[in-house]
Amino acid sequence: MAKTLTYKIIENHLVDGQLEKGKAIGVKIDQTLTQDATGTTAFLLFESMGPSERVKTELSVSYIDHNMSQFGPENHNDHLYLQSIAAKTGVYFSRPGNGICHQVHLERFGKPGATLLGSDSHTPTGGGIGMLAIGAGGLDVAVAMGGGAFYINCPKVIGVKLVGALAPWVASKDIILKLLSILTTKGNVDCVVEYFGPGVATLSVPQRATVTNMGAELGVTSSVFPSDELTRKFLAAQGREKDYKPLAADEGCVYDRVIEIDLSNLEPMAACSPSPDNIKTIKSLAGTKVNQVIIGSCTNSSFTDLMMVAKTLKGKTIHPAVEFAISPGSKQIMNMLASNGALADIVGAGARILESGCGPCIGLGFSPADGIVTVRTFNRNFTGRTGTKNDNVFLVSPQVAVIAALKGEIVDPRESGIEEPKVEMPFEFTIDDNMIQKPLPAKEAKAVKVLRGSTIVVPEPAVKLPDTLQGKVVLKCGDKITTDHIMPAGALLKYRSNVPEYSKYVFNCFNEQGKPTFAQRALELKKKGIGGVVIAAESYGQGSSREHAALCPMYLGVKMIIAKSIERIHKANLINFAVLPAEFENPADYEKIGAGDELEVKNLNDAIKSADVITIKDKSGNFEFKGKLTLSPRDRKILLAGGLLNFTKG
Ligand code: MIC
Ligand code: SF4
Repeated sequence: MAKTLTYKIIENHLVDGQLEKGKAIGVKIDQTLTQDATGTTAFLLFESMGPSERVKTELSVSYIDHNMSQFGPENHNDHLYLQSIAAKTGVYFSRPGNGICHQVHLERFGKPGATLLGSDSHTPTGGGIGMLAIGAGGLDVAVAMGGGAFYINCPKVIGVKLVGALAPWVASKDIILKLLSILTTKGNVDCVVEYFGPGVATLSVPQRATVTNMGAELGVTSSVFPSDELTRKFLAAQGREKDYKPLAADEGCVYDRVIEIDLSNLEPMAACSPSPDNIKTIKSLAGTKVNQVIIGSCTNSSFTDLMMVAKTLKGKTIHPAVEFAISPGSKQIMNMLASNGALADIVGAGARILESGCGPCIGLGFSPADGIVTVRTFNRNFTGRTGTKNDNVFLVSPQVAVIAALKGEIVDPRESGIEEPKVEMPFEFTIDDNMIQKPLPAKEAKAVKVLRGSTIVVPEPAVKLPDTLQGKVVLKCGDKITTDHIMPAGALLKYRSNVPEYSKYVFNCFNEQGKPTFAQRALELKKKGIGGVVIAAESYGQGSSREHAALCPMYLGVKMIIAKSIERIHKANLINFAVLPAEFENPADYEKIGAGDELEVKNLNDAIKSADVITIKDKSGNFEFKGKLTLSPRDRKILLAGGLLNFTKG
């Protein structure tokens, strides 16, 4: 039978279960990646899993790219811990300054046809070279590093047929923005997006990687492109032609849904605040005054992106009202721009140059002034993610961004009077892995002393759920609560390795001055033996993979989330930390429950063992309602064991 590329890769890695849509399957993981903001917890949990000190994957890489601001000792303590534990456990270590994990992984490590699990939601960037690359919580990645399978629901495959070719000034970012306008960020759980059709051959690997990267915003499990002649050329230019293999779906394979996008008909677009699926055409936004433009992030900071920017800026000066910054995705890119003179053109035009890392994308610096428009080439614009409340963020291609920087307003680049410069993929990239520390041989690794700074606190283990859950609604929130709402990053990122401290900021955006915070209210209940409950509407937990959005509420005594729907990675993280994810059987019940209501669930353990619904009593409103448990048999076992760590230890 003709197969999709997704199913071919899964079949090659299937270690548990059958290829039956919707059923849980275990997939062997070839490679893992972690980044510092999720990596410390991942490695601390990896250490607490048992005596095996070496990773069992083909390749694992630990990157430092998120938390590099180093105000106070916390970040550097994390870096030193990660560097030493990498040496000890047999993991490659990409030092701060070497670049953003997804960009560097694509350049130096990714392999067509391999599986990659990363503790970062944008791990599907690897789909740009035909990997099945999936984002997950740190604990899942720790299990994979220990040789364990990764469990997903056997996915539906959405085929996106690309025809035609992009017109001048239209970018691959516009492909994913178009798809977000069709599929939105909701309702795509347990799907993989697979690209095919004649348009694929017109897109370079970096262009494909932009599409698979921002595919994360669809809430899908992954996104994947075929591996073809352009993939071979890219890998050869990275000195890695041996890693190439051609891969494509079989002729005549059947997708669960097919969406056709004619690249020739696309036009420049933007995702407007507050969500990556709030898509408008640039034409309709033309004339909007802009005060800040930033080009970077794992979505759009490739060599070709920045060469286009440099050539457009050459000999010009940015608009006086605009603050303009760029951050190249990797040291390789920074080096190449520096040595071919492009960096001089960018600096000459007035850009501020940021180091190769996440920076403003995760709210570290460059928070915009009140009330201004900031134009960014990033992938997320959830309210407040920039560090400014009520920010107004437009997510666009580098093409639209550079023109906005020159004009001081949003202008359709096709009507800017400027010609899009031609940029060729380099025949050879500059290869120098001097900022990647190779794993030490096992014998030498034994002597490595793991450095544990005082700000690194081993997370408290999860505990089993009680059989009768006496709970209270600590918070009732609405649709599309992202993990950035639950567990803010930015300046607070430095507490990632200290759960008790970081937990103080859970749901900080809902805290009101002079009133007890979410953390205080939840801890008060915990002391009384009452479980915290959060009520939410659609797409709860969308966005990042940060398991702190489950781990910190768990630490505060939250036992159950009841939502209209819960997103994949976050749901898995809740289960991993023994917080029960339930979904309203009747969404109308959401309206009936109030903040502060007392809830009760009896015989919870029996229900977790086998039931598909639980009965929840609202004692305050004196009514009952049903919560759906959509759990695989393995999820049930993990919950009963008191979380993935206890389950893995057996
Ligand atoms: C993000 O883009 O939101 C992050 C920061 O990269 C997160 C990971 C994290 O919170 O550490 C992600 O995408 O998973
Ligand atoms: Fe870093 Fe932003 Fe990419 Fe997340 S989305 S990995 S914060 S650059």
